[in-house]
Amino acid sequence: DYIKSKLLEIAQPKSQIVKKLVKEHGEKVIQNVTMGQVLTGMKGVVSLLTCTSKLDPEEGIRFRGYSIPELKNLLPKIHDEGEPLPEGIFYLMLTGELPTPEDVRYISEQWAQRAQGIPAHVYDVIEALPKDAHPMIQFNTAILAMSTESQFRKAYLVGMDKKDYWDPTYEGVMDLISRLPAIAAYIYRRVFYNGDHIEPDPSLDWAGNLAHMMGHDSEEAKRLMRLYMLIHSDHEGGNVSAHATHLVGSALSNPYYSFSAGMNGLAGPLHGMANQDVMHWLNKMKREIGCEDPTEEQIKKYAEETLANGRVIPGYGHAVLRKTDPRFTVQLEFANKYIPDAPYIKLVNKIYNVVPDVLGATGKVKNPWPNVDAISGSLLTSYGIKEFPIYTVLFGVSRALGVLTQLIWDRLYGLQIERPKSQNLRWFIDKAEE
Ligand code: AMX
Repeated sequence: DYIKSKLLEIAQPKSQIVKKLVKEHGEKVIQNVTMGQVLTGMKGVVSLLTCTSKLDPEEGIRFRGYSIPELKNLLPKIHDEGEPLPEGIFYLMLTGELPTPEDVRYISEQWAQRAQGIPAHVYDVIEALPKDAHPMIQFNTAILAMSTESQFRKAYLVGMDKKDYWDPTYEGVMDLISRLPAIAAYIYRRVFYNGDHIEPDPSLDWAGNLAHMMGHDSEEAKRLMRLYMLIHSDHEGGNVSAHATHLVGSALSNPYYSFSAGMNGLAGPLHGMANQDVMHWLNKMKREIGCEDPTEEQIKKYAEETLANGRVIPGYGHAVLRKTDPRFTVQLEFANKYIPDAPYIKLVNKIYNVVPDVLGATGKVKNPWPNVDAISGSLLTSYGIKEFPIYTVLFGVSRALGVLTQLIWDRLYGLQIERPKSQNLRWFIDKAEE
């Protein structure tokens, strides 16, 4: 595997830098932390080393320095007009370099081959769950069930040198990512299509195959899936799914355990489940207003009622972003270009016109603008993927690319177990009085 030798070459000097920083600058003060930050979710506290992507509050996400619009041009794609292949962003996040079309083809082939190794018991475990168990429960159970295959644990027990931990981590990550589309599609077909499963097509790319195995075989659906898999792949290190994966991985739990932790976090309504909740919010609005095409005035009233009832408006707001999420914008551009008249897209546009003002009027919401989830479900629905409960699973398949790449880097850097300090309420009260 030439990627492994390349990675080691890139990583060795970097891991030396990390060691040097700890040794020679370990005492350096890098930030003041306020009581407010600690008591409101540690926002803005620099406490993680993440190399795969970085989030700017105004500009949004950059993957190894490249924005989404830049990557649309720079990453290899199947058609000139089409979307970059997620294999390419994986390569970029892993190595820090832009891939050639050959690199992307190599990863596609590797994943197609590794995907064949899903152990039979994983399907038995899924089948043991009730069909109406939320797809995220089924997805996460399958991920844990796949950890019987973990090379990391075996290598650890044999007594592997810690400088080599990254190697079985890489193997586990490649296996795990390769298998997620088949698992996601299996759950989708089990829950929504009577278990009428579709075999993978070995000639297809990773995201194209996911659309195919789900039964959405048009080129448009495959293009949308490539876009979806690209933009959800990473959002720097502090979001719940990335941080949870990193935290659990810091105990040297294998990639399956680590990723499963991240997916449990993604299943929360304030994080990845928001994409499903947006659809519930929209449909409830249509039902309550009693029409398919509510006016902006009606939407405004419904949004205000949502707030008055002590609920959040899903798809809006962000812990870091302070502008419209570029992941929202790129989806809106796709929708406005190809399906401007789709009813859900019209609705998304109207909501975008009124909700920021409604949130702004509260005076407390720090970011009134839409995030990635404000449109992703409407777009999927417009292309025939209408089963909302699968949306967070699709988010999870994509998120694996970033958080698991970072897990390999955690091991390449030789990072230690994470162990921040906690204090009780008395301590905070005393601090306040100091
Ligand atoms: N609707 C209503 N109230 C909102 C809101 C929204 N969309 N966004 C923030 N607020 C409220 C918060 O609940 C908080 O209220 P409180 O003081 O009464 O507790 C207040 O505004 C200040 O919050 P904040 O600092 O602006 O946001 P945060 O960093 O605490 O939370 C987020 C960020 C995303 C959880 C929040 O904006 C939210 O709940 N949004 C709706 C859910 C959502 O879309 N989540 C998906 C985010 C992207 C992702 O991870 N996929």
